[in-house]
Amino acid sequence: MKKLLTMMLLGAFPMLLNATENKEPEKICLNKGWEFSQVGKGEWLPATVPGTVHQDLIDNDKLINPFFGMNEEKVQWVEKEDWQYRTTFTLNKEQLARQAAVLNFEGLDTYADIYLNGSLLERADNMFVGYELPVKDVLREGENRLQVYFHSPIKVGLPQWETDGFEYPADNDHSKTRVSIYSRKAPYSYGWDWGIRLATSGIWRPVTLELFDAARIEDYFVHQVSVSKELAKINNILEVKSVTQTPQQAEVVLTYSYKDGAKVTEQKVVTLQPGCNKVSMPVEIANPHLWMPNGWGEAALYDFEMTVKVDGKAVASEKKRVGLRTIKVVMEDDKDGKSFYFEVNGQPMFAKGSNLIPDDALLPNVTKERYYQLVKDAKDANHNMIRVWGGGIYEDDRFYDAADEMGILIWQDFIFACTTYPSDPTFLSRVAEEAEYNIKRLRSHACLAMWCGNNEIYEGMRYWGWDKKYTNPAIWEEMKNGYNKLFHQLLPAIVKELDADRFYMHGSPYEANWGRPHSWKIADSHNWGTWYGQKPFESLDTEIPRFMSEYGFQAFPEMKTIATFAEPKDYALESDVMNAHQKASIGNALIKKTMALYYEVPEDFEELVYKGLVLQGFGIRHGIEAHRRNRPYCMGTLYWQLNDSWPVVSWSSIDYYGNWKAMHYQGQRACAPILLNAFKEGDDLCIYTLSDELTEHKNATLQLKVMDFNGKVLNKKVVKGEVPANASVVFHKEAYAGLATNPTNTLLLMTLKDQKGKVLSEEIYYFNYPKDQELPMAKVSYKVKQLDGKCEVTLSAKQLARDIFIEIPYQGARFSDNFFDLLPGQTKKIVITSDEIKKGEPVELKIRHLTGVVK
Ligand code: NHV
Repeated sequence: MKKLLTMMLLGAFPMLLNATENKEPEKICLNKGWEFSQVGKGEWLPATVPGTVHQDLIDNDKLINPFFGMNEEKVQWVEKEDWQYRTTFTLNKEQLARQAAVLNFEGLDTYADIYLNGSLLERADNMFVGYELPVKDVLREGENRLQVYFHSPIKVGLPQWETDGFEYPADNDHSKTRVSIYSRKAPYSYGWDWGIRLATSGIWRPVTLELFDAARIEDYFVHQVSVSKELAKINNILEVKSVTQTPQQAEVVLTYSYKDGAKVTEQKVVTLQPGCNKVSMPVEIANPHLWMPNGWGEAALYDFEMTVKVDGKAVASEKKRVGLRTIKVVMEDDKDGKSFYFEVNGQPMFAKGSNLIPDDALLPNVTKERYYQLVKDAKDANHNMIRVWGGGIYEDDRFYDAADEMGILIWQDFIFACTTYPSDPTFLSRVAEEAEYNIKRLRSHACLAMWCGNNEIYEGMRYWGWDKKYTNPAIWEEMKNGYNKLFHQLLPAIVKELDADRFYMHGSPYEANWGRPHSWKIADSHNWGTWYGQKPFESLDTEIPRFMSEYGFQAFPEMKTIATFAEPKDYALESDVMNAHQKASIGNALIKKTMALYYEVPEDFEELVYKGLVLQGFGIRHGIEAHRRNRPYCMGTLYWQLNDSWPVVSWSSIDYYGNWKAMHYQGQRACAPILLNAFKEGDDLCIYTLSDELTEHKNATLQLKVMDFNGKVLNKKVVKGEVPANASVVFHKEAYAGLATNPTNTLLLMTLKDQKGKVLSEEIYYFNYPKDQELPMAKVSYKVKQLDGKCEVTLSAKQLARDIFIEIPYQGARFSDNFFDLLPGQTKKIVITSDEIKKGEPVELKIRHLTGVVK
């Protein structure tokens, strides 16, 4: 008896129990039963977790829809209040008897004190980290009370702002007192030039309670040591926390398989010391299925699982989907300047894609389905890369899972954008914590191509006149030092330690500036000439960087999206409501100015919205083609921006409700794996083949046909040649004057076929811009066939009809094509899919093109 007592005191007793009692871990979802309350008000209302205060207020009819009309200003009070959330959960004796318990908050926005059963567990202060809190000693049998107190992020920032005594150059922070930079909280939530200001609070990612025995896997890293066609060497690295007080033996088992193939199992016995243990399981796979980016083949994924067994029982396990590939960023001095390109599985890849912003002002509303749809939209538009821009967030796991599955490379910024930041020890330690957390969370993903310190801070420091803001030079010096500390020291050091094989760059753009031509030859560039520089789209033909990581042009969302926030009385370019949804000061005027270069500018609002969409598509397509043509000097094109966080006028190619703008279709065409592209150079029309395919096409034929807008063929020719793989070349040159005999009313139709006669690309070249064309008043006729969930529209016209836009009143409907040109005499079937389409209930279609509305 005495002996037993001693053993108990020494803590060995649980070890004895261990031998027989180890069970599978239990994960209890704690997203249920939450209530919330405004501090000081005493009223508790039902809440949704994961969620935000704003959404909970809306759901309880305590807040008007912030997206509607000019409601943004009316909801600003929320950010200045403190809020509490609470829930209870019950545990039984057996659960309580488990050896360890971890309360896991995957995301708290942002200043959150966590209380459990009278104990203050944590004062969270960083939206970008998860909190794993050991709670074994705090849990109770029966009811457990969990409460989270959110301090207003504005109020928390104020003393910092006051004691700093100066204003940071955070122009996107739409407030008189700019406190955003003090917090590790999504910058865009304080406002942006496409963003509503909703400085949220809330439990924004899931909450779980994990009960377990013996050990827990704290991290699982699939380190790809080397990968080739012949052999992949992989190291599976586990961080295992052993919760027994003396060493214990464990068996670590790795199983992996490819699709439905046989499962391979490897195992090893290890001794786990109390506390943290590192366990490595190297494995080699011969002739691996390689993960390929979109357009190059399948994004092949293996299923890996690591299990820790103690006494033959699985006490912990972790799964990963693993894409085996190499990704290298080649940034080297060369004869032209400094290269910047991605090499995937040893082949240079021309990057095509866009910049991502957070998909909602209220983040937890982005469901898994929305993430998958968004990445699929990128994939369907022939993109192979998305840049997660630094003014948003480190995205959810589901986003990177989708990118893994669909072959989309991710350029990941650390979350800093467009302003200097503090660099005091508290701030730096928060950043270090967040870098470690997110690097570990994301580093096993096949899609993750690089880390980038920030968006446009270096550029701002050099060229946006920030230095002149500070009369005290010491402040500016401190900001410059702060940049070095954050982006040249701290972040690269953590990347090197935790993710050594991944490329890191201090910021984007690396060096180039769009107003300084001599700098374009160096690495990546953000060319804002067509927007802030108010230049025509043709400037993109000559302002060629080594890699274009941002450029863009705005358009309104289509009318059905405008109708979600405005009433017909507001349908005017400069109405107060429209202006509340146009955050760029020069926006409307510039849209009209640039439109006048290419199109007749209409008076009618709806027509202007339509033509603005067409204009944006035309302009960005022009840029994508220029960048592709200039390969290999230029090796990438990422336009600004893919998506919206609320219904707004912006540079996006997809609106808040998921509707593709004209630009998304034009981008899809311009990013085609093989694209014919005609470009006038001197007296010649050069017809390029832009190929991102890995195989060449020998004996290809190019047919050229000049026809008038009624379909009469005036000139025809066929030439033969070769389409080289993964290259842009002039396939054929033709004297421009011979083709453009009637530039106002003819077009050139180009068709490229492979040796078997399969069409590789078919494109139209117009000799003039629409405003200088004699476009016919084409009569477009159409037939509709309607089924459940789907509607087929077959269109035809005897004369050319340009930029046909089919509108349907259902948000997020998918079109097999839209914003397309119909050649004279052509018939085209468009398939529209939406759950809201019902057989027998005719949908209201509105069809317009450049010269008319179809009746
Ligand atoms: O304005 C559109 C986008 C932004 O939303 C986003 O921050 O990184 N934009 C513009 C620029 N960068 C970005 C370039 N900014 C400037 C150019 C010239 C003068 C001042 C700012 C994105």
